[in-house]
Amino acid sequence: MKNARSLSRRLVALSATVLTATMIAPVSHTMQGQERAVTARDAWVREAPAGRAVTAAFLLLTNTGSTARSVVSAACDAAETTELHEMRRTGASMEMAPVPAIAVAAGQTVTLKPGGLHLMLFGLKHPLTAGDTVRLTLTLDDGTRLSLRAPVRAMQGMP
Ligand SMILES: [Cu+2]
Repeated sequence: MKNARSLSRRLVALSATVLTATMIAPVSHTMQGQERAVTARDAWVREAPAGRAVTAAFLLLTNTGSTARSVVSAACDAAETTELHEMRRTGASMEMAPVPAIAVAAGQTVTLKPGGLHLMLFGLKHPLTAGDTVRLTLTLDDGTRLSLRAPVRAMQGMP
């Protein structure tokens, strides 16, 4: 609450500056109105024993708003780099590849799961054991950030 209040105070100050400087409408109202349209839940991360520097995270994204949104980047406090990935069929095998964004259409839920879309965590800072939790942060195309805790779970099949 305290953070939200100081953020809105800063936005008001910023808006005033923008209005004074250029006489254009502030954009902060639009962003605030859409802030909770996309939610993330049921996140989990595959365990990574010592010596393994890469793992994946999975979650559900739901867009209850009327505007299509997308996740454009992600971060994890336990990893140096986090990428948005999908699984693609190449001939007889499946391969994963980075994607620039994960779209969540209005009114839809997108599932990141083993064998499909996922967050790829590179450069793990420490081993991840079942029962640990990590923090994931997702950034949407409108600048909104979603932060959530993700428990570490034992390995279940391949990505
Ligand atoms: Cu991947």
